[in-house]
Amino acid sequence: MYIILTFLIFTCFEVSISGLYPDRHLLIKSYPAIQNVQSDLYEVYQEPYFYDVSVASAVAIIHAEGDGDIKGEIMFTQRHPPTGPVFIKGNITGLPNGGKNGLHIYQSGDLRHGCEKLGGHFNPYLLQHGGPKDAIRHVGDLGNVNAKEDGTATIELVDPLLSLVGGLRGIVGRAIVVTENEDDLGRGGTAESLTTGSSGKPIAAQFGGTLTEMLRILSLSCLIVCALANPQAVVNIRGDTISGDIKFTQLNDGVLLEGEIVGLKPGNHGFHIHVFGDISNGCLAAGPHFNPYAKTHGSPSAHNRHVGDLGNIVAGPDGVAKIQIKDHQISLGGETCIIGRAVVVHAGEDDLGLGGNEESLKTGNAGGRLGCGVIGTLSESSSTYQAVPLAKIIFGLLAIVVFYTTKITL
Ligand SMILES: [Cu+2]
Ligand SMILES: [Zn+2]
Ligand SMILES: [Zn+2]
Repeated sequence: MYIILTFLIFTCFEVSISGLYPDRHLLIKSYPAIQNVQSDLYEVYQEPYFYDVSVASAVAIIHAEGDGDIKGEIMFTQRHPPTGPVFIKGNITGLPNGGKNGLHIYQSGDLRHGCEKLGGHFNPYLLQHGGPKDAIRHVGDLGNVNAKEDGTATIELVDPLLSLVGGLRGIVGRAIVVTENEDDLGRGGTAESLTTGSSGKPIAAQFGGTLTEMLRILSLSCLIVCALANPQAVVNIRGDTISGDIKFTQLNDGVLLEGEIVGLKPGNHGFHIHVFGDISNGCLAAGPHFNPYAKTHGSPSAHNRHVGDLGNIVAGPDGVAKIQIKDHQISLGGETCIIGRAVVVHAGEDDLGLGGNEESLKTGNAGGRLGCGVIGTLSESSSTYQAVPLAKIIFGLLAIVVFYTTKITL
């Protein structure tokens, strides 16, 4: 029944969209890895793609939970996003000697409480836990890392399910987690085995932060998720002297930022979204301000500004800056999506592009980088994706039609 209805709607939209773009086909896919497994989740593509499908990449700088010594860096590369395989390469050190430790992508990127609030394994298709080569598995199931005697492990994987763009299989902004025990890949014969592989507590984690400068997105899946789920995101900012958390909520007319940074010198501090979600090298790896439309630096209220220009935050005499900002340019989906990018807090004041020199139009002369964090997606359960019913598919398709229609008039 659902299949017939889906087919009818599909045909209807295929006809209406192909009227606009006769050479492009609308494809609806269910579970992408294997045939004959039905999930409630659908992905919608129109091929050939309009958006930039050049290589997408992401990085996760792994840190231990608490005061363990685990450290590492994992690189993700997808040559043909959104559906091509993801190459995963990395090194982890400080692992318990000579053992196996589970490696998984979790639902959420909320590191505000260490590894406690990450939800379960990233599982948009609502399937059982498994190994990375199994047909049935969580999208987040990457199996185990094998530590050598000296506690180091090399990771080299090719994964068909992960994606570095889009909302449905997209891992950017979610946490990559090393667990204390070996993952039994769902073969333990217990309920726990089919949920987590009995791999125990997370012992180290970080987000996949994006290294892709411009995602000329149109990640349709992202559009659908935005339209339906009122997305939220979160960043945990750390520096030598400062720390704090900020929550982002997508509203109809912008994004609301709420939070607090402590440990600042009293006064104004430049506050921006930088393009790369890489917090290594004292936040320098985060690159310049997020600027998908190639504009000059400006104030948040200016028309001519970087998308990432959020102006200044103001620390009181106690060194605390309370943040309550509504911004109309950043978003949690689409071309100006900030998930997986970095928030940077600067030592000095941002002159908002009014400094009268060249640097002012690039950085606002805001000075050194006191602290930074990668913006992670905030969803503690799979509920965002649960049982996408037909009504939502229709809604999603409508969103796409609206998008394409707008695209024409632009
Ligand atoms: Cu900045
Ligand atoms: Zn799993
Ligand atoms: Zn800027």
